[in-house]
Amino acid sequence: MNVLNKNIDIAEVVRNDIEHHFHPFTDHKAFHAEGGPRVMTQAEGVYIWDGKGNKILDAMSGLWCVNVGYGRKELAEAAYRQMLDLPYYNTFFKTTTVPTTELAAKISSVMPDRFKHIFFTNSGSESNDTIVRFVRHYWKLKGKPYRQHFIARVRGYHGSTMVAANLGGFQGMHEQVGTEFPGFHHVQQPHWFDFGGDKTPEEFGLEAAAALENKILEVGPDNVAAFIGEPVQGAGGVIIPPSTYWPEVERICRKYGILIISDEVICGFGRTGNWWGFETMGFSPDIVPMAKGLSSGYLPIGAVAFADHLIKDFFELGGEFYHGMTYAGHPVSCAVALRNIEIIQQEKLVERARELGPYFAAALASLRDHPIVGETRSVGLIGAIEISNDKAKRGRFAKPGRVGSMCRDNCIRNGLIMRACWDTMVLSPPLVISRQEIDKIVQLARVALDATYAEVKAEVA
Ligand code: PXG
Repeated sequence: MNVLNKNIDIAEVVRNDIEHHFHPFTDHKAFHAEGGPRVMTQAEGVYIWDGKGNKILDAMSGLWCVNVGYGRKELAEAAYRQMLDLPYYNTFFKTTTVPTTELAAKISSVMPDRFKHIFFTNSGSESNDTIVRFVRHYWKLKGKPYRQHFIARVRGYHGSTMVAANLGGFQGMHEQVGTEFPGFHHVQQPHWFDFGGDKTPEEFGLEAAAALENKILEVGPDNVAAFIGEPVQGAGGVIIPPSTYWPEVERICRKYGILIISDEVICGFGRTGNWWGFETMGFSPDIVPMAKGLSSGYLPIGAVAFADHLIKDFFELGGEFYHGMTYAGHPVSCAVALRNIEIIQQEKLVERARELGPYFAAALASLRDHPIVGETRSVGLIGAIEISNDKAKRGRFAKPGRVGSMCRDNCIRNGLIMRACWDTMVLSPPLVISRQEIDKIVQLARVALDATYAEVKAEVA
């Protein structure tokens, strides 16, 4: 693949970007000081190319989403055909479209039997907003209007709209939201590396779950509407809970009649080696938000699956649900998502993620001998490398995120995209990745870790 054939004036793109494009999640002062964006122009399989012709192995699937890999003609064709047939129609006021309905049935078919009803949105954030709207209304309909509080985890990520940012546990986001909305609470995340101390991971998993019960008792069990968590926290640093955690969380929520929301925006569609992260982690949610892997990022779409017991009450109790977005169930996004799920099924990508899981884990573990690697962990094809200044004590470098950013920059310079969540390097490669490409990730990661070590050697214990 040769980007130079495309006749793109990259300098012009950079100029325009600096002058006209206001970027999300960006420190704008630093961005301009560093000379603007890297322009991505093409992609194929697990590789992307930038405007300078650099070939980069994308170990992050874009932003945790391109599960079927780049360059899928089938998805482009599905969009093209649907645009000619019916580019848009809404799903309000008792109408639907063919791909919207087919996709709802398809999603339901890859979920446990109790999930038969799917509500469509355009993103993970909108999915979580929808859930807060639904759940609060649901409890009112059920005659329990006091059940309005949500409990989530510190550094859980649930999106960036006002409600989703409140639901998430990112302090920086809370500060910028201004006044925090009432009714959102955050508890300890099950992150053994940073908080486990001398406990075994299993003991610590129970302790982290107990933090939820304490919070429930503090808020008042009857006031709590739902608990939300990602089966494996993604943007928080690929936090894979100890095996004791989720079963105990489930037991506690059931004890107090609290709904369980499994945020599958990252974990869904095969990432952890099963269709859903809750299957891998062993619990049974009532509500499941999804996005990203639903269309492998080829078009924006999100969805929420609701368990039958909620839907039954909701339908029987009646009244209009005053909620929906113009593009909810967009026929083109749905046609692409449908084809995407068919690809996942035809190519057995969920099974592939499961089979490759141990290989990926062993490949990452080969980095544990590195002087600044404190831990590696993974499940299916999502993993993390903890950067540490003191391996024996699971120590951290001063100024959280500083060394992680250095490592990320060294990765990109070397042709690898690996994201830094503070000082945790995270990976979430396309599910189509090969064993050789996994080896390549580790080889490039080691070069980046070496370069980073050379810069911070004096601070290592
Ligand atoms: N839930 C989870 C678990 C997510 O990871 C969302 C909800 C929100 O989805 P939308 O489609 O509204 O972005 C996400 C999104 C990062 C990063 O830096 C991660 C996400 C979004 C932006 C940045 O890792 N995840």
